[in-house]
Amino acid sequence: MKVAVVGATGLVGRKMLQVLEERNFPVTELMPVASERSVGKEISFKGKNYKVMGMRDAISMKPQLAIFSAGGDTSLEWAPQFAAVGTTVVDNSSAWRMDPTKKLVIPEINAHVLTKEDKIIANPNCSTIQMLVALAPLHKRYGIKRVVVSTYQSVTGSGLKGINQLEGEREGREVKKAYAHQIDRNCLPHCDSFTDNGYTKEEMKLVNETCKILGDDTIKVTATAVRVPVMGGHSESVNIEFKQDYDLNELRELLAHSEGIVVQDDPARNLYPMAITANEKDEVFVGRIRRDFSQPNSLNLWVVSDNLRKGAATNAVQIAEYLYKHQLL
Ligand code: A2P
Ligand code: 11C
Repeated sequence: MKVAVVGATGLVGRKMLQVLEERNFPVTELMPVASERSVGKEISFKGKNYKVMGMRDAISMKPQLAIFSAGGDTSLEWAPQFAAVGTTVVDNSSAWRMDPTKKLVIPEINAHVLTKEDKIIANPNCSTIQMLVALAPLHKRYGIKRVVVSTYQSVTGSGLKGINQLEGEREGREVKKAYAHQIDRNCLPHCDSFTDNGYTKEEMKLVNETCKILGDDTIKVTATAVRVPVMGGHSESVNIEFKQDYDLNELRELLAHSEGIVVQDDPARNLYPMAITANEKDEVFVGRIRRDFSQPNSLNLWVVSDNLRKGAATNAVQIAEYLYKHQLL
């Protein structure tokens, strides 16, 4: 299969190439695409070198699949042009996620909504993906009424510039800033830009994407998204109110047997999910599973995952695998 990776020189793009290679996705011809600045640069994939190409050249080669991670504006402009030549686009940006004509997919939850007609498919935001992998089985069983989530997000979520700022500050180098303030030895309640309602775009993604993916507009979500000086994994404190009561042991078993989840929950042995142990893994790690005694039918969870993998590249490649397996490409 001819596969284009758009944004192949970026942090997520490179992770996509790595995941395609690891999972042995049937790529017969790879087309790494980036901005004009990078055209001609070499990218290695499965032991072979490929030259980065521009958008127009890639479109003229009519790949069956294009996985995009090159920012929202790039996607708005170019994804429809790939779709017009018959390419199926899996897009990691926020450009199409809330478009009612586009599907927003986490394969463990709603891959069944995909059809051959879907030519632009949206990959959800990283903090939404890991939260919903944990919440979907609980919603199905107990019905979720309300979620209060606070995130602790890795600088890798801001691409190479986030890593550069943190490393530069640690090494005492002058750096180009990715954030409004110092991130080393700090926490910034500020991921993505602020909107008119006082919340950030990142917080609103958690609110809006949750209802769309779970297919239930009655679920209430409120979020605080925080950037922390961590490299390689987002963590989330998630408080959930269910419509009905639950048995904690049953709920724990349900999580442990759900696809894509690893339960790490043994406080006596100091075992709980952490960014450093989730880094470079594809699963969503869930721990600190405990009843919220402050109100009925409520629960607290700690949810951690590698935001570049399940939060971005792995989820996109899993969508591609589903399309391939069900002959939807
Ligand atoms: P380039 O490296 O040539 O700038 P990150 O999220 O790590 O910042 O990466 C963004 C990715 O999107 C990079 O691969 C970048 O390419 C690519 N990109 C940015 N703008 C465009 C564009 N207009 N056309 C194609 N690729 C783009
Ligand atoms: C972050 N979630 O960690 C962001 C990165 O909407 O795809 C990805 C932004 C997006 O800052």
